[in-house]
Amino acid sequence: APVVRLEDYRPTDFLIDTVVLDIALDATATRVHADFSVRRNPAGRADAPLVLQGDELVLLSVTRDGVRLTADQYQADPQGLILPGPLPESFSLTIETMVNPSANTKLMGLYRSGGNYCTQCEAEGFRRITYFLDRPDVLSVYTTRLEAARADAPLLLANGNLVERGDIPGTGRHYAVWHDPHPKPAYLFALVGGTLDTLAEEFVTASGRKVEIAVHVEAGKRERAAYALDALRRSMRWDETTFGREYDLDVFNVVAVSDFNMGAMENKGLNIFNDKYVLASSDTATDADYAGIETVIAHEYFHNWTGNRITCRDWFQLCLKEGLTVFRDQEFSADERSRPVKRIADVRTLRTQQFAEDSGPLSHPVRPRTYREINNFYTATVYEKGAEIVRMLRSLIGPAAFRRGMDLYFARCDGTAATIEDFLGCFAEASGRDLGHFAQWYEQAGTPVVTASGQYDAAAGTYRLTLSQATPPTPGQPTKAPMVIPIVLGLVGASGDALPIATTNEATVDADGLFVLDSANATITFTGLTERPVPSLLRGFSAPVRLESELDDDDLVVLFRHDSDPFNQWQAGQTLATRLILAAMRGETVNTRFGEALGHFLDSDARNDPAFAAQVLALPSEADIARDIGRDINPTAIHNARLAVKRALGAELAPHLNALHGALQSSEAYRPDAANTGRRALRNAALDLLAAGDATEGAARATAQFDEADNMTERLGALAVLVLIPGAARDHALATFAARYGDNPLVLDKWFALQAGIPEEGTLDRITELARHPAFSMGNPNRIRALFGSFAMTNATQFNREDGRGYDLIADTVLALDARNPQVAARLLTAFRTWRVLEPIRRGKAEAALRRVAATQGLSPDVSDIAGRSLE
Ligand code: HT7
Ligand code: ZN
Repeated sequence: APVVRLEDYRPTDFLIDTVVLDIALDATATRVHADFSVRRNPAGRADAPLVLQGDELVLLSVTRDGVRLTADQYQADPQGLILPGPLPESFSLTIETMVNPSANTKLMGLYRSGGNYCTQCEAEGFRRITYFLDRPDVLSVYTTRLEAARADAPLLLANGNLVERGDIPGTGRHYAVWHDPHPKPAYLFALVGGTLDTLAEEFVTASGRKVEIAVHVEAGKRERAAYALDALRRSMRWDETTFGREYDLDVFNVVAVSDFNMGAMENKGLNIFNDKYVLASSDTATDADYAGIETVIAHEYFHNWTGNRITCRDWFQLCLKEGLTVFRDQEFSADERSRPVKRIADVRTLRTQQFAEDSGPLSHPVRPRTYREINNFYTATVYEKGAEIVRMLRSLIGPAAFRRGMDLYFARCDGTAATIEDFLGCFAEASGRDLGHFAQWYEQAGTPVVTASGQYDAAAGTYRLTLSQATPPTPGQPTKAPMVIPIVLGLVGASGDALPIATTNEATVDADGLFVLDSANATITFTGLTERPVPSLLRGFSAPVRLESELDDDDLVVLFRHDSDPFNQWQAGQTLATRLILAAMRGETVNTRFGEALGHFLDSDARNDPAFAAQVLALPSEADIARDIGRDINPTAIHNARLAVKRALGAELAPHLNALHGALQSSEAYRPDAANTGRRALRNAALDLLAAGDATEGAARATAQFDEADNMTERLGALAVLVLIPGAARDHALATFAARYGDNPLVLDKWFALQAGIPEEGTLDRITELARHPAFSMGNPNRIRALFGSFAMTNATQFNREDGRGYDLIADTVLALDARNPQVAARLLTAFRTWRVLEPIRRGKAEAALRRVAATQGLSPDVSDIAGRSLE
């Protein structure tokens, strides 16, 4: 595939103002009749031909201004249609195409899922339905008429409002006409046809507009749609109160399908979801699933303003909608649940996904400058780091100016296809600040490392804090400039008091403790101190950087026990635990006093905020430790050291953990609210740690919890502990679980995932066996992610086996999947993204597997792009 460059952007030569579609749904031969009103774009080239994109299309006819064109009047193949001209300033164009939804295994364009019809058009799927100017800066008003056999598809949905429906007498067929008055790019087009159960209610917007909000699920699953509908209602209200954004159509439809490449899609007025992010009941979904549903429902809904009303000029601006919308969904969940716990969870994701991506060959700027395959840029960098940039912007200019900037953005850019410059311009204007330097965050890849060192002068009562920053080189960016890094800080006394902040230059640290590091080095001199302070830096994780500070273990214990910033309190615990694990890797035993501090914490604060305590109890992951070490990684050595520390802590804290595990049991009916979710999270975390300390006692408690649980969170929490303890109890629990949920693929995914994550030699054979299980299918992305994705992304010791068989398994799976579903295959291949930091033997094996993939003939652009960049 050719390289697409941001610098080559130019407007289209034509615009398409209206699109009228008449689509006769058929499982293997769907006819698409498309009427376009086309005009020359004043910003385009005069006399240019009309070049439309297609993808695997069968063309039936082309008609211009009512006259059917003969084959010599256009050039067409499955991938494009050109009208050479001369062409008038404006004209009507009618194109008839034929598509086969049943043969569409890529799940892009129009396809079948669970016997229903659905579409996925982002990023370039509309061109698989009809020839079009398939790019986000071409905005059109769509009218869609759908027709189908009533028995085949009783429900017919498209974007916008329903304007007409009826039977076609004597045919057994019916139709529905939908009109969307809001101009939109083709990637937001959607239709659904099929047999679906509906759960609906009325939502009245702040200004009194009545909206029907509905969730449609596969037949028989309606009662599992209630939480999604509730989350939708709460999201709509939150966007009104927090950002003044109201919904703008008469209906808002959400449809859940079981075959879906990603999480969900924000099509205008007709969101289509992976059913994993819709279906939930206490018996089938964990608290984490409920939280995921809430977040994804909110995310797609929030796109209505950040993505749909204001869309992207080109795909390089993807973070304009994705980073901003992730920020908005994070804020929503923080408001609905616990803000600190949400922040910790988000930072965990950022570090495991984005920091890993940014430290390897797939590193790219939040706004990339080139791509070969845009589907490969729906990344943690664009999404999560993109959200961090918006968060930093708010910290820098303050919440009031931030809100003014958002208001200005909505007012000024509504109805347009915008750029990052348009977005930042609104905040510069609203705050009166120059954001030119800050904009570097969109351009420069890599994770900045901030180094802090301090000097206390008791006689002078001063503390000199020196901060410096450096960003390691990334592909195509060998040298880096200093960034604008907001560092929120505080000073803590030995007994835990917050010390007053006064500096020699009062402007440097503001009342909220914000210091802006915008050069390579800076020094802050704090004055008026009567004791040596412990600096608490990067509070709330105020910037997506790696912080290296020279705090000793005692300082960290002070922060762990007393920091008023919950994020840094948690971080201090993580750092202490990391030190224990690193010492274990060196064969040393050290006493960081972490066990003692944790015991104290479990007896005091933990019960006040169980959700937070659960985060504290979860040791740094193997990936966290690997990131800390940075090179010559031996995942088995990390696993063993971490396990040794976990065992020791589990044994040391056994009395506390046993007491907690018992006390946190509840006989009340299941509710997925924040308080009960926190309680169950802590109970599961306590069980996990105590089972590490005492496998016999742990297995007994886990078995009892597994048998007694009346909800999936505790059942799965117990099973997750049991799968780590080989023996009859594990085999029995796995069999019981499979028997109970044999007819529920989404629940069986949890069973696949847990087994794929077992850090044992035998897991490879177990996976081969599970791939033959009747519930497994290479045609369903959720199954692939559950079995192979979990193995590659979470089972560090077995994926990175020294014999290379883990790499081969994933390489073989990628190759087997590529022709069927390149998008999912390419994503699976990103499991190799940190291969260069492995120790030499594993590095060699990983490279060989990657080279084998890269050398395969006939690769999709998706897989070839990831393989190629991974090896660069
Ligand atoms: N905007 C969507 C991203 C997306 C997608 C979704 C489903 C299948 C394929 C897709 N390609 C891109 C989802 C979102 O970020 O909200
Ligand atoms: Zn999104």
